[in-house]
Amino acid sequence: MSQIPIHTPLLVFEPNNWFLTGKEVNTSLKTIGQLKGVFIDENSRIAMNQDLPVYSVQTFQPSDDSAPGGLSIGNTTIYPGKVGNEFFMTRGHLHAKADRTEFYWGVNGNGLILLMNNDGDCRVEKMFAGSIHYIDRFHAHRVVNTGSVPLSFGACWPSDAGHNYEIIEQLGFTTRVMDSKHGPVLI
Ligand code: PAN
Ligand code: ZN
Repeated sequence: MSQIPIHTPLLVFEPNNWFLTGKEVNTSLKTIGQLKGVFIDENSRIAMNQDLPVYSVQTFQPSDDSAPGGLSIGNTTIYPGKVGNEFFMTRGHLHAKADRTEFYWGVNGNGLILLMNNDGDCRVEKMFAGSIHYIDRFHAHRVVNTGSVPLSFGACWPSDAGHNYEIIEQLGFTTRVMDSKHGPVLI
């Protein structure tokens, strides 16, 4: 009989609910009450149930390895919904080390990823189960759920990238995704 042990994997991506499970997975939730200033219609946001979940994020960083060369992996689920006419979305960020890249891949649902460069130009790509998105250096990134079911996507990024949210709080994204009688529109 073989002496070589066979280990269970560190993580499992549950195919039924698109959740990462594993010992050191960190899970956090963003609610309406935590997203002040993110949506254009702040009065509508204030009038909503502040505990309503907008998105959950799961991350795994092997052995707290934030030295260059380490990778982190995550899964984000954005619930369907709107603030006023604006679809639920992530806060969006630039990496603190802005030259760090990232891959996102769609797992469930339908939406859009916004990729904004230093000049404020936004590239918008469709996200769906199976779509793969490369987030290039110096590009802020945000995902919008334009559908009626949860939008889940995976992400893999260098562990030393860090997250800069302040720049988005100050400058915002130049493109927003609103609902209209003709469906989602970019403004
Ligand atoms: C992702 C994001 C995640 C949540 O893991 O952090 O989707 O979006 P916000 O961080 O913008 O709220 C990632 O891009 N990591 O680098
Ligand atoms: Zn990122």
